[in-house]
Amino acid sequence: MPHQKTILRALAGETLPTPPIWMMRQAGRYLPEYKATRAKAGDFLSLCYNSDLATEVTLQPLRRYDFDAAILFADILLLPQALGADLWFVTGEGPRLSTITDRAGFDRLKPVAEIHETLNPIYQTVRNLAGELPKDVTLIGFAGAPWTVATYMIAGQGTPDQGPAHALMRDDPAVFEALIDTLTEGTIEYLSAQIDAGAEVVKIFDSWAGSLKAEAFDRYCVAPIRRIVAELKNRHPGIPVIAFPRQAGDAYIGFHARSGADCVAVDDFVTPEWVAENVQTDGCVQGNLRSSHMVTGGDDLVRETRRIVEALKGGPHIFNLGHGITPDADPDNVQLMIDTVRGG
Ligand code: 1CP
Repeated sequence: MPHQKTILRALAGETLPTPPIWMMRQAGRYLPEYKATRAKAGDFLSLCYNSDLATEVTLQPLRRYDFDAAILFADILLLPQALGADLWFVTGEGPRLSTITDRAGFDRLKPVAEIHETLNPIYQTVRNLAGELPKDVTLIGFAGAPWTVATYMIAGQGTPDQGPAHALMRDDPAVFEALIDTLTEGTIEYLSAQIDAGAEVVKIFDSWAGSLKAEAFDRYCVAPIRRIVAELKNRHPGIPVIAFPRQAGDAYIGFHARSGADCVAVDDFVTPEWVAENVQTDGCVQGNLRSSHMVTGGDDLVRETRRIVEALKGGPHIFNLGHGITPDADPDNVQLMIDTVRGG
């Protein structure tokens, strides 16, 4: 039977008259109701691990906007925490983790089989959502890609150039590769459990893929994602996967075939016309409005939104931003984007 949900139809390769739409970080600090629920939870991590409140914040943007998908509310750094890393968030700055700089640090990680003890509340959130979402809304689960997650585990925080991870790759490749392998295996188990709990699509975020070049891109971005996609499809035949190798540039070309992903999400460093010509020829693409339009709005937002819809109308396309919406965004601009995509 053909899929009824628009996101699943686009992921199956169908060209639709109007692209389905959702938004990275659609549950987040630009929404006052999100901030209120987070305050109730106490802090960000308590919110992630509280299944009832995480369900609530996942649903909040769906009450305001007619999005075609919901994305599980969680974070890519929960997997490192489940593997035994210390994790906390510094208000106004971002995540902090215990660091892995050598073999001893790697050896302190827990076995992959033990991650579910920590991550069970996340699976419960997925089960809640699978039962509560409107029937035309697709439920997306997600994880970070091994490289991006490794950059945080090695440096202990976000870094502008992922320098510490590149240094470990160069100075102790055996430990670096052991970490990538463990994260690849952990990500397979984590996403597989999300699918068992009811996720209909999974997305792999490789936010820092752009700092990997040439052979390193092949080994540490493409290869782990390919292994994850292959094993998920082996365990869950037909499960669609979206891969987001952010800032891959020319390496977006051929990424569908090389990774096995059904959809490649693109950032806003590439133009939609270039994407149509070089990437969408291989399958579904997702993207790529600059998220600053959610702050500035107006005619520029409308013009750029129309441009993206027009450029990508000849093939399967899921409309989205090029990266997550920011806390300073105006919720009214989200509605303007949706109205414009749907014919405004
Ligand atoms: O203060 C707060 O409320 C926390 C802000 C926040 C939110 C809303 C963080 C901290 N994470 C999240 C949720 C989140 N993170 C989701 C939920 C679903 C949705 O999209 O609505 C998702 C998919 C993520 C993924 C994520 N976390 C990524 C990959 C995507 C991307 O944006 O590149 C990354 C790199 C993270 C790490 C992270 N978590 C939070 C922050 C501030 C960061 C970035 C740190 C840095 O700048 O390096």
